[in-house]
Amino acid sequence: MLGIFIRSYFDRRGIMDKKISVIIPIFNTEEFLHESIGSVINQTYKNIEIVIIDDASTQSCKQVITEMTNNDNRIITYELSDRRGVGAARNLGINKATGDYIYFLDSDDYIPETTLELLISNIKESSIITGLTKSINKMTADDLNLNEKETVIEENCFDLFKKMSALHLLIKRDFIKENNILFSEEVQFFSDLGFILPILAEKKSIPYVPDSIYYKRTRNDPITNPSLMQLDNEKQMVDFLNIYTHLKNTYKEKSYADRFLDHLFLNYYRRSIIVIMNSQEKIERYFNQLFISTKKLDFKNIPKQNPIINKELKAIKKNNKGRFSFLLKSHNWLSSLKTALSGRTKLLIYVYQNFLIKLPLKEKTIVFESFLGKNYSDSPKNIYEYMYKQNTDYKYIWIFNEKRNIPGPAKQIKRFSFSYYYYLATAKYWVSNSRLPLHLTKREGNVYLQTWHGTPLKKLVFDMNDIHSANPNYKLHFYKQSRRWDYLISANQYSSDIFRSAFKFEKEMLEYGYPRNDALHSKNKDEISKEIKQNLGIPLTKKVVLYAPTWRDDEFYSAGKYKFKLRLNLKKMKEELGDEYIILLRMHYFIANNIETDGVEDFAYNLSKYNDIADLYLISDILITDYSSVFFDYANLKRPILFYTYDLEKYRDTLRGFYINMENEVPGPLLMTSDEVIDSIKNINEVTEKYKYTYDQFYEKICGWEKGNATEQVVKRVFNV
Ligand code: C2G
Repeated sequence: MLGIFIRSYFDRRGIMDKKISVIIPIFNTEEFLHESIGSVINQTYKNIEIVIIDDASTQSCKQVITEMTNNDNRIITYELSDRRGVGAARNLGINKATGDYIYFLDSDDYIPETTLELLISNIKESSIITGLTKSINKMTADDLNLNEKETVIEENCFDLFKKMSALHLLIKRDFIKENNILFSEEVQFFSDLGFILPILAEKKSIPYVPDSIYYKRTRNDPITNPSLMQLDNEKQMVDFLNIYTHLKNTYKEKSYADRFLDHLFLNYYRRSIIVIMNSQEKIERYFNQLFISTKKLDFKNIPKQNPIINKELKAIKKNNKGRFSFLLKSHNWLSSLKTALSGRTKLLIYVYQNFLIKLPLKEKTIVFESFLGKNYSDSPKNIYEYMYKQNTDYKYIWIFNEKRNIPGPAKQIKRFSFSYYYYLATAKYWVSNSRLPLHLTKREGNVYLQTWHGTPLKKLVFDMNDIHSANPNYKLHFYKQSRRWDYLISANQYSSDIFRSAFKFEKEMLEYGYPRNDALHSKNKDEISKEIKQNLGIPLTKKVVLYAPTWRDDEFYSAGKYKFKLRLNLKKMKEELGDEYIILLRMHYFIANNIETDGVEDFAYNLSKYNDIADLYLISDILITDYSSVFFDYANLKRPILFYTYDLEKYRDTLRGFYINMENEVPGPLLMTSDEVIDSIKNINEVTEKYKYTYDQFYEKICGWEKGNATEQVVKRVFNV
């Protein structure tokens, strides 16, 4: 509706006859092209040509480009045989463009459908106009909604170009030609500066339409598929210094542009150079380059600056490397001290990194943690119990959030307390089933045994396309955290293959089965089970159903605190099954809300806080789960499994994706309603019979390595006990 209105308005004003050339350089961004090129194709302003410069992308990317561009004759693609970089690609685009106006889009970004209309309808006599750029890490339907307002303000170029980007400028092609505006080709980074400076030399302000939006994607996988600015920061610095020096020479007579460059330099120095030059070695390597650039700096252009930085810049200008080095080190030391003093945890981290990891290494100390200190469980528990029962001379430390009643000689420490940092800094061994915080620098001599916490069904880390969870830095952080692992336990070949790709793990995989599953193969399962039931006060006369679902990435209160809505009709279950069964409710350890059992207390037992789910496997006769890895472990018992997958499509297609085909590879039925669950329990013998063949195949693939002695083998390999 709005599109039609704007179009007829254009027609009246004769704007529609102006053609816009949208230039899109592409280098291996196939997963984003449907969104980026698609967003241009769908623009409500139709008089456009799309100039694609394929900067020597891979075949798979070329294929997507062809698919995307085949049916639209407004698109022209130029292929470069060797990679020339974004600056050269855009220059080629300018050269080939035939439009009255030029617009640049990066191939991983996208624009709402009215973006170009809003720009061109407001450009009037100006030769250049821009709008608002927003950062975003994934596209949602809302991002593409039409804007209803159309305001224009004059914005000063100093502020507009602070981010050093030529994106989202609509600019007359004649203006580019007359002023000989080109991107810098000799640098890989900051090539936009060469384009921006001639504009700044001519203009102090340009019209700005805040309702015309450009979405700039923050890539969530800087390891496998980094954007340009996620690449090597030392190379970025060298490029910055080169281009700064070159442009200072070119624009010294243009005071506005000259002042802009010095401001950029100061900001870049504060934000990046100080961080990059964090060692004597780097100072030695880059000082001369820094000196050559800083010689060009005019202090009059940056009058009000921090006195510490002022002194450093003066030392560089005087070519006094020794003084600069002294000043920079004191500066960095002072800033880290300032950070340290800003809070208790920050202080402890500072003490850990600067002092504790320099204390002597305790060769015979092992620190254990399971599920982020939430309970005493999983493979770390089995490894610990096996070791202390062998009477070894190791000292054992367990990390918990709250004090626990646990067997054996272990010392308990509170997560994130001083002792936590002290023991993690000095213990030779770390044993954990999940990730440890990034700030725990791994010291020389440390051995980290990562037990992991499940055979994967849901796609993990680098096998996931997009991240729908609370933290957009997930992949980068995971990568850094997992570089510290020395050993990783895998329970089956299927997991080993996945861990190599999903975690990019290249060190030693321990392939003996899961220590946590040893108990499931124990000869006296029945006695152990009876004892557990008695301890829990569960009737010995009834059969037990265990419901253990996983968490949903998109349902959370805040990072790490997830919600779960119970979709089982407990009242009806009790009515229909209560004579024969009771049900144990076991929520995932991320779930923060309480599950209501009012009115069914003698049928439904909430054991979400219970230490170790392995005990619950042992005492149950049937498992109900969804996409949780619990079924891989439970299969060791060869007991019936039901899958209550009421949100299968959303979970599989939108949130995660799976490694196996749930429809025909899992050892039990996929059930969509609470009634179907009740029905399957009533007819459990038939269900078992029906799934026998699939179950046997599954058992072979997943449980084949498990012999009940994984703990012993892991301990022998890592601790030599
Ligand atoms: N778990 C539990 N109770 C639940 C769900 C899980 O005690 N209701 C425990 C089980 O030991 C399970 C582990 O937490 O194996 C991991 O849970 P998943 O539901 O599989 O989810 P997630 O923590 O995302 O781990 O490779 C495995 C994946 O990393 C999945």
